[in-house]
Amino acid sequence: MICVDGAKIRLAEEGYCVLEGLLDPAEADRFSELSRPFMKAPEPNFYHLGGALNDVPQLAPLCIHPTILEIAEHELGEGFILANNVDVTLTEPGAPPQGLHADVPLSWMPQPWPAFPTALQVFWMLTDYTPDNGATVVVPFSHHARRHPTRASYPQEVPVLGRKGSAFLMRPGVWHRRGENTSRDRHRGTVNIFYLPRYIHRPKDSWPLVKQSVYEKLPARLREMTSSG
Ligand SMILES: O=C(O)CCC(=O)C(=O)O
Repeated sequence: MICVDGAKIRLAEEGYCVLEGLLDPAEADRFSELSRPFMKAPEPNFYHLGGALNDVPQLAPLCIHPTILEIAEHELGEGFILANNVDVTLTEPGAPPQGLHADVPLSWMPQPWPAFPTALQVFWMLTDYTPDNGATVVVPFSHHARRHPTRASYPQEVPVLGRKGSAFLMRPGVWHRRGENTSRDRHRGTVNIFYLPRYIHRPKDSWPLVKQSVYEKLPARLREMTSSG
């Protein structure tokens, strides 16, 4: 188990880290059950719910988990925002892999990209992440290249493994992809929370806003960092 200071060092050096045991596995199961009825399949065997706070406001505590907020402030500075208003994904057996990529806002920028962190990705594991259930595949240290990947895969790429209830954190410049689910009967569930620093503009058409009626009932700390409309 790595500590918060260890997580900060790994993010800077390797570009990602896993913090175990942040969420009770029973809560992880509850979040899966609450989200499932609202999820749609944009691709075969892959289910998604965007702007999930609207349908599952019970996810709010994940957005303001103290450990994550401490690391986000270290990475992004004060006043960072919650950009995506929470994505929930479910990767079922047979789900195809994604292409290797880096994330916004870097992928919106000319290269070479800045060396300092311009976003924080957090993937809460609602199930175990295993080598065959669609766990994210990363190329460790690739954020130091400060550019897009030039190949479809790299020999040093590895799946990010962890137990249900862990949180996987990643800098946006790390080359990564959703893995292929080659298992017979195991899905992978994720709550993805994406933070941006206050100086990066959040395009209005990129992620759903939180409905005013939901926004009013969110915890005060979350209202400070999210966008409603
Ligand atoms: O779900 C994952 O493991 C990664 C998702 C991702 O990188 C994306 O949707 O762009």
